[in-house]
Amino acid sequence: MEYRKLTVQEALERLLPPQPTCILFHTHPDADAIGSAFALAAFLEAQGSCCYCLCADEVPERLSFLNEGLQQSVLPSSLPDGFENARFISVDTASPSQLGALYALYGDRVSLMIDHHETGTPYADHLIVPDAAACGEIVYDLIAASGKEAPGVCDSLLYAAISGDTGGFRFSNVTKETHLRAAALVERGVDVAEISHKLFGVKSFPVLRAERLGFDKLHLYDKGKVGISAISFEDKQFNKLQDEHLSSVVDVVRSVEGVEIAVVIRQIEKERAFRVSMRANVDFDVAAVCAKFGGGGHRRAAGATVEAKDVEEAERLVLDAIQKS
Ligand SMILES: [Mn+2]
Repeated sequence: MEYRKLTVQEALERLLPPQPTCILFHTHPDADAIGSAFALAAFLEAQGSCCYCLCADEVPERLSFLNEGLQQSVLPSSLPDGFENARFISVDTASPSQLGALYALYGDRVSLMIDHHETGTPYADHLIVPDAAACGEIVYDLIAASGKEAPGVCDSLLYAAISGDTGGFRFSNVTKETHLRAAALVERGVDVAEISHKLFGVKSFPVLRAERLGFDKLHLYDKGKVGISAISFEDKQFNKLQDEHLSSVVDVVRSVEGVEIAVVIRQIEKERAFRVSMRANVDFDVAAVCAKFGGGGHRRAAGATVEAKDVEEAERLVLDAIQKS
């Protein structure tokens, strides 16, 4: 199936006519996915569309301030009546697999993908802008290009989206435009300190336990340039950790002096599937490494799912793929 690449104007033509609208975003949702979805929803509601945001996974506790007061649950089971003939839009979701259970339910009904991932498998006509550091930047541009007023809640949601995907404006994806969009949002009254504190200043006990575990499991290879922390299902259980607690472990690995490529591997369930997160501190294409396992992402931040019999084998497979790149 060939899908069309749309311009901002064409995307707006599909977005603006009032119609019940479901906005889908990826599993293990982050601030960019949630912020982009709810900002787009608030904007389209102001234009006369009734909107509902959906994800195969619930919003994690630490990000629940984003959808608080807007929508209680994002699980498909919470979808109210009235969306039978809805328009389906996805944000921040590069491939069908990232939609998780939503793909079987609604995948063939998506009429527009709004995304910023360089590598992925389009499943609908799309507005993909790889230069955007966050999907929130694209939603920002769509709103701006529409010439229509956006409700105030959009500003904080988009700021959180952009701040989230740039690590608080620290990552290599940040451009002058990223700052200009953020500056315009700040000018409109976004509380930078509050959002930054909620996104980066606070860690729950489970997250801190996860970071300690991740550090304990860290192995360095190739004279310390490659750091891999591999966490088994038993490790997670013993430390009472859910997968959502492990997302910052890769930042612990990449903060180790000398590490150029940081990897976290975690066993998803008590089975052969291992989720891999990869970050490059130097110019190295981790998306290409992840593509070897059917994954993808950005040049310096990517992910994949690897099949292996145990966590040691998963670590060997990933290390091998890095060393052969
Ligand atoms: Mn994103």
